[in-house]
Amino acid sequence: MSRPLVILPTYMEKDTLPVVLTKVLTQENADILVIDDNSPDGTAQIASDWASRDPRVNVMNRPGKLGLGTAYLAGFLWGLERGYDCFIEMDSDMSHNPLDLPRFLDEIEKGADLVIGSRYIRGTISVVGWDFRRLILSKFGNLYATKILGMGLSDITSGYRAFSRRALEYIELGKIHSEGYAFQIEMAYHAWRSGLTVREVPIIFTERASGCSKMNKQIVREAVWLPWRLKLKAASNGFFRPSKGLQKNKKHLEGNG
Ligand SMILES: Nc1nc2c(ncn2[C@@H]2O[C@H](COP(=O)(O)OP(=O)(O)OP(=O)(O)O)[C@@H](O)[C@H]2O)c(=O)[nH]1
Ligand SMILES: [Mg+2]
Repeated sequence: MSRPLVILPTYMEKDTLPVVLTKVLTQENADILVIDDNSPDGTAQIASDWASRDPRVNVMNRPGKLGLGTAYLAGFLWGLERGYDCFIEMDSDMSHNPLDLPRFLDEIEKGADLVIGSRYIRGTISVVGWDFRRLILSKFGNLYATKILGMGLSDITSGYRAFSRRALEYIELGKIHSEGYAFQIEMAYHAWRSGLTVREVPIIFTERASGCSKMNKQIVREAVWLPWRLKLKAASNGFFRPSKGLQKNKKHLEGNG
């Protein structure tokens, strides 16, 4: 039986956070880490009140809006230090359905290292509430990144996913510097390139009903350049040679195993 940690990054999610917390807590025997970036709407206070009533809820307060990528990296390190063995990324705006959690955990228990909740599995489109422009941006962005990187995934930008502990020990977290969609692409790429098992499970993504999106042009621009940056880096390292980091991490794992 795994020990999962659900990581919930929050920035201005006072309306939806209580709903997400309630649903996650009734779902699985998972602990929760809320990472709030000093949201002006008082989200952190809501999280702290929950944490004081329920030991399964934990809160990390950061001084200002530092980005989604660094929030997840901080959450991974927090959980690794405390012995969790499964790490779930989930938005706090109810776009990701907590009822799907058991399917992610199942795949991790069966040996997957990264499980991605896909909105586009087997050619379908499982998105509720997006306009045509947003849908095209997401679908095209996915095709663009996976084709450049040569990865057979249907939804590389999805932010609903689970990592095994092994995955986070293999991937050199200190070298991940991207945010937003680029962060999701980069993490999936490193997992795949390290030879870890990457699987997809179908999900239905529902557009947020309250609060506002933190997506902006900078996030899109970063995701446009990232696949080329990763390709260039891989070419200069020699694509088929495992990175020094992988060898180093392997040694570390063997030493512990
Ligand atoms: N801690 C922290 N959380 C963030 C930051 N940016 C976004 N988030 C959270 O990350 C999750 C995803 O962000 P969203 O704004 O929903 O991004 P999105 O899902 O791509 O956009 P929408 O579909 O329009 O909602 C939400 O729970 C946000 O509150 C940040 O800088 N810091
Ligand atoms: Mg969202």
